[in-house]
Amino acid sequence: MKTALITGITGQDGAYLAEFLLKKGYHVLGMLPQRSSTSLWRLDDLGITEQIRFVPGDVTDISSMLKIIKQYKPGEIYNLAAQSFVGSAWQQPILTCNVTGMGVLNLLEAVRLSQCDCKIYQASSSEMFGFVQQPVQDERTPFYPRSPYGVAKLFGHWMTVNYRESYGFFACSGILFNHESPLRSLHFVTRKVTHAVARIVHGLQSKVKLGNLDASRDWGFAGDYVEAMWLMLQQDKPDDFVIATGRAVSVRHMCQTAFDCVGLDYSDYVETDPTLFRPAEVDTLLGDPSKAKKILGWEAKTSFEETIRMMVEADLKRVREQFGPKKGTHAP
Ligand code: NDP
Ligand code: GDR
Repeated sequence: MKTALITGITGQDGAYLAEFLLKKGYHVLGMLPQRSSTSLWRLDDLGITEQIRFVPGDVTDISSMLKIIKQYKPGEIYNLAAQSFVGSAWQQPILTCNVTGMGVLNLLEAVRLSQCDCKIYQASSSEMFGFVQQPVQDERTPFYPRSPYGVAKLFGHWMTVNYRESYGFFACSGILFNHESPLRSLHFVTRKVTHAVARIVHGLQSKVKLGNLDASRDWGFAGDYVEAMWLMLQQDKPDDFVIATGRAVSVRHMCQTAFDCVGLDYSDYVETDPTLFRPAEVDTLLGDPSKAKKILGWEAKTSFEETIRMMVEADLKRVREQFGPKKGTHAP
């Protein structure tokens, strides 16, 4: 039986990837930072918590990773751990760089020092393109990060490439564009909006305040993207891949799509709040996933509209269950 170690298992992608690997028959090890606040709600939601072996560790603590790798000798390691909210990266730039940047180097060094013969997936990001140098970004597009998060991811990306080229590591960097799902954290704009739609329908809030509505992103579905991570590690040689849908949509259009799902006009509910604008914005990101299609045979299956609808429906259900008529409050 193959063993895979996932860092960041409690996050959106960690949950979908764990589910995917379990279905493939893997023994899944989930690295769990020992904090009082750790929540397994996503894994519980997918009904897979009991099938995962949790091991204590933190990407900022190389000794914990060395211990895990030596003890379990995983064949594949998926490094998803990060402080992944771009908006927080200006408030906590050092923490962001320690976790999202140095965390990658800690993992690579733990693998090198333990002489573990394993394949590594590094969760890189389209945020590395930042102030885009080409209208459509692919694996050859020059990077220009625009946030401490983007800079930290770029450090992790180049370390991954360097360990591959210096030590012959089977290490891949997946340059993933935004991907969303009902398991997305409320920090991110899609889920903030779909959650607000559900609460507005149930009379629990009247408006949603957002920052820049003119930014656009290439939004896919997380459940599709975890397959691409796995496919990268099943190839004969390690490489880097852009994973995207090839279509960009503005935040404004995303709001319209989400409110349309419940027959409401977004412009009656969405307000802009200058405090939610970022010190430096990434205006538009649009990926070209042709290399992934050609070499991995991967392409996005779920449309943007399907993803948003899925999220709105999941949030409506959650709000109904939490505040529905049984509890005597706010029937729709
Ligand atoms: P999430 O923010 O949902 O998950 C991040 C995970 O990292 C959580 O499990 C978190 O644990 C964990 N974590 C945070 N700090 C540490 C630490 N010091 N040691 C170990 N684990 C830690 O992110 P996603 O699932 O959305 O993304 C997965 C990865 O892919 C991230 O690296 C992200 O930067 C990257 N990425 C994501 C994209 C997206 O659109 N989703 C696009 C491109 C890249 P806890 O919850 O306990 O804090
Ligand atoms: P992003 O995702 O920064 O692209 O990073 P996010 O959903 O946070 O922002 C997308 C765009 O929406 C604009 N925006 C707002 N964003 C948030 N969060 N909240 C708001 O109220 C709001 N109003 C407007 C933002 O300015 C931005 O332009 C995500 C993360 O998953 C990263 O970890 C990942 O690397 C990248 O995607 C690819």
